[in-house]
Parts: sequence; structure tokens; C-alpha cells
Amino acid sequence: MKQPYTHIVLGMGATGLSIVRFLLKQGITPCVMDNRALPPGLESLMKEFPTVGVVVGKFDQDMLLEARQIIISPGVSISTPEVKTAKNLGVEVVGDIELFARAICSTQADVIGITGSNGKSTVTTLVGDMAKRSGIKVAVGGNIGTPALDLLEQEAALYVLELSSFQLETTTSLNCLAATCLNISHDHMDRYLTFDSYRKTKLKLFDQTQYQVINRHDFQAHPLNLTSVISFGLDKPESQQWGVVDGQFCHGDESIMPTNEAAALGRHNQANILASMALAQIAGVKKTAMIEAASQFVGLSHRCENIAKHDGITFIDDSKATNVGAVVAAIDGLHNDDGNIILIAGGDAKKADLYPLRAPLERVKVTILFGQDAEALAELTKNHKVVENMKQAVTYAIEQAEDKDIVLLSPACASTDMYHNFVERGNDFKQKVLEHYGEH
Ligand code: UMA
Ligand code: ADP
Repeated sequence: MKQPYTHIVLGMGATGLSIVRFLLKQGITPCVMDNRALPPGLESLMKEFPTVGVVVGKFDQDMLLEARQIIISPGVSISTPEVKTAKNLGVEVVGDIELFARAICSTQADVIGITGSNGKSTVTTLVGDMAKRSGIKVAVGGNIGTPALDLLEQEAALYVLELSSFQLETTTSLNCLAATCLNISHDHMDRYLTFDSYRKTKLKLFDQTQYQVINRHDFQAHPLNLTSVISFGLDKPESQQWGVVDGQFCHGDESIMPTNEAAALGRHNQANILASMALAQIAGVKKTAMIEAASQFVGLSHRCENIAKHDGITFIDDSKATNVGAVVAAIDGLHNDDGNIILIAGGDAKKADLYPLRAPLERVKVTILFGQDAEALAELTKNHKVVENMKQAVTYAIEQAEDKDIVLLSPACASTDMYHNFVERGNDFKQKVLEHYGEH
């Protein structure tokens, strides 16, 4: 007998559940598969959606071959053998963003798409905040927070989506008003064969937008086909472009606000503010709303977040720095002539090329390392100390620190070798600092 499911959802996480809700609303009852034996989402799926099919512990090849469409979660690789076989034999494989794109095209709503190796969540949040302050009915989500398909319920005039490379692998019809690839550095090399295939996956977003917002200082992140380009960068801008002149954020010749009135730390956040302003302006956001948002946005938690100051030492939690580019930005952006940076790093380097860290590590007082790839990082600098855990790292950092120094947790690695996620790692750092100073 032919299996009854025309639509098969792969993955029982946040995305999988959002796809199920969406399909049921279209009158389609899918089957959901997860190749873990006991996926964490199983219980809530069966409770919330008792009518859907469920297969766990494998991706059933026969069922996949008989389906009309496979909707794959971003955490499931499209190179998974069962998926590849089905695709090669003509079954359509899409992701949740492609379903979102097809659903939104019949409405008047605008979409802003944001990708890049670093700064996506920051810029997505900031653009959403700017639009809201400008009175636009805006919905914010995608790779950050609410899955894209769940946003549709909000019937917004503007959707601001953070898009990961995984999501872009299966997206071809997103018709953005404006989109950016903020920057490109090595990340997720455990899922891509080459850096160029990762880069080109990100750049696919530029083929799906009316306006391309580009970073003047990162050629790797430029579109392969240029259409309507608006650029941003921390230098003097040409007419209609975004930049910095004499300590002012500028749009062409027009000064918008002093850079030192931006609340978020680091030069990389100045670039993020410019990118946000460029995207927001295309969506019709008023400049007063941009200024208000930029001057009040202190940055997201665990991204260059100032968490404590004791004995003249500043402690900064940058646990979300899970790749090399983010650490380089933190060292360059936070460095000042008054004090030194003491860096705590390590974890799962995701097979990245760590070499670009070599020169920035010369500029820190000492690098303290722990976790799975501590030894690989230790090869980049003689000036290091390998420890076993966060407690030892914080204790050693404080021993080395002097007045005006910064102790920076910016790991260059994913946290999953020792923690559930980057949030838990950042909280552990904060906890160990508090404990050291007797503030539990
Ligand atoms: N699964 C399999 N087989 C696999 C891999 C996963 O069956 O080979 C199953 C797991 O058992 C689990 C489910 O798939 O039940 C999880 O799916 P998922 O990994 O796609 O996770 P979601 O919960 O759907 O979350 C995803 C994004 N996760 C990833 O891309 C890994 C979330 O981004 C995103 O917020 C969410 O969709 C909503 O859009 C997280 C992330 O880490 C924050 N993203 C990466 C990043 O930012 O670097 C890309
Ligand atoms: P993403 O969503 O792309 O992971 P986040 O805004 O969450 O980006 O920031 C992740 C990490 O990247 C943090 O360590 C943050 O300090 C750093 N970061 C933020 N913006 C930039 C940027 N423009 N360039 C380099 N690193 C950045």
C-alpha cells in the first residue's frame, strides 16, 4: 500500500513543529521524522498534534521516496544519504524559509533578510527595534527566536528575518525588499566541504532581493551578481551610502548621530548599526527612530556584554563568539591603550581554520584555554595557559589582571563539548566571576 503522507517533515525541533502547524493550517497532515531514537520534541509533538505521522530512530527511505515534498529542518544536512537519494529521484526538498517565501508572496508585506557569519542576531534585533519605533507593524524571527512560519500569524507589514547558511541552502524564492550578508569568516566547516561552498551559500540571499546592502570592507561578502547596491563601512561614505566621518554615523553627507552615543560596545557594533540603518531606511524607517534605537540598544546578552567590574578589571562575556571572526572583532573592537585583554577561549572549533587568530592573539596579555580544541588553539600562541575548566580559567585570569585590564570570554568555538549551549557557558563565566568576588 502506498504510504499516505505527501509531505514529510525532517526534524522535531522548533522548526519542525512550526512546519507542522503551518501544514495543518493548509489542510495537509504530514509525517514527521527524526533519526534520533528519543528526540526531545517527541512528547510535545504527539500531545499537540495527535493526527500527524511520526517516525523516530531513522529517516524512512521508502516513505521519503513516495512523498511529494520533504521539508527539512536546518540542523539536518541536505547531504544526509536518504535525503540525497530522494532528491536525486525527483522529490522536492525545501526548508521552512522557502515555505515562508511562497506563503508571503501573495501578500503586500515586505521582507528584510539578514545573513553573514557574525552580527546577524544583533542587526536583526536592531532593525526590528528601529522599525517598531517608527510605527511599522514588524515581526522579527527566523534563525533567531520565533521560526519564520510562526511569524505569519502576526500578519505584519514587515518581516525581519535572520537567516543561517543552513536555511539558505534550501531557499530559492525569498523576494526580499532588502538583504545583507554582513561579513564572511570561517564557520560551520563541519558541514561544508570547502570555505567557498559555505560562502556561496550565504551569498545566495543576494539573488533574492531588490536592494543588496553590502559591507565595503569585506569583499568575500559581496554579491556574485550586483543589482541595486547600498554599502556600509566605518569610513567616509559616497553619496547615499552609510559610513563614519569625524566620529559621526553618516548617510552620504548627512550626519545622523555621534558614534559615541551608540550604547553597544565595540567597533564591530558600529558596523552593525550602519548596516541596520541602511536596511531600515530602505524599509521606510524614520531617522529619528534609528537614532533612538541605536542610542538605547546595549547589545544582546553574551555578545561582548559587560558583566562586571572589580578592582579596576572589566569582565566581558562574549560567549556567542563561536567562530574566529567574532573573536578577531572582539579583540580589535575592545582593545584600548590603557589596559590589556586577557582572553579565555576554547571548546569545539568545528574544524575551522584557526590561523587568522594568530596575529590578534599577539595583542592579548595571555590566552587561557580549555575544552576539546584547547591544544589546537595553543599552537597559535606561545603566550597561553591550558586549564581544565571555567573556574580555573577565571581564577588564573584574575591572577594575571591589573587595573584597567579586560578579562574577555570569547571562545572562537562552539560550547557543546562542555555545555548545552553558549548561554550556559556565558552564565558559568559570570557565576565564576561573581563567586570569586564573593557575590553569589
Ligand atoms: N535532527 C535529526 N537528524 C539530524 C540532525 C537533527 O533528526 O541529522 C533532529 C534532532 O534530533 C532534533 C531536530 O532535528 O529533533 C532539531 O532540528 P534543528 O537542529 O534544525 O533545530 P531547531 O530546533 O529546528 O532549530 C533551528 C535552528 N537550529 C539550527 O540551525 C541547528 C535554530 O538556530 C533556529 O533558531 C530555529 O531553527 C528556528 O529557526 C540555532 C542555531 O544554532 C539557534 N543556528 C545556527 C547558528 O546560529 O550558528 C545555524
Ligand atoms: P550571529 O547571529 O551572526 O551569530 P550575533 O549578533 O549573535 O551574530 O553575534 C555573535 C558574535 O559575533 C558575538 O561574539 C559578537 O560580539 C560578534 N559580532 C557581532 N557583530 C559582529 C560583526 N559585525 N563582525 C564580527 N563579529 C561580530
